[in-house]
Amino acid sequence: MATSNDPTDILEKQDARTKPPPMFEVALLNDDYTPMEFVVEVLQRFFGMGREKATQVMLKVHREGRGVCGIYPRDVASTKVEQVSEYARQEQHPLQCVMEEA
Ligand code: TYC
Repeated sequence: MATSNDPTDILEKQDARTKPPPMFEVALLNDDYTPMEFVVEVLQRFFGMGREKATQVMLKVHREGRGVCGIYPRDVASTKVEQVSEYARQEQHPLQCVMEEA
């Protein structure tokens, strides 16, 4: 049948239109070799943090193994991961930047 009085049809359509997009955490992972100063610079340059906030996040990663840099829609998160990974590679540091659905 082309039409239906089933109210769940309408509810499903509304849900599809209003559901917020999935968001992704971008995180840095600790390693033993990347200089602390380089990580602080990355957090300032790519995540818009001031020096104090960047230092706090760097120390959290250093102590706990992982730290969140920001939460973004998929394409923005993916671009940040690429930019940070490319910058670390260029500078020959093993810094790992990853994304994960929030
Ligand atoms: N553990 C590194 C050091 O002692 C510093 C560091 C912090 C490295 C955060 C990576 O994501 C990182 N030099």
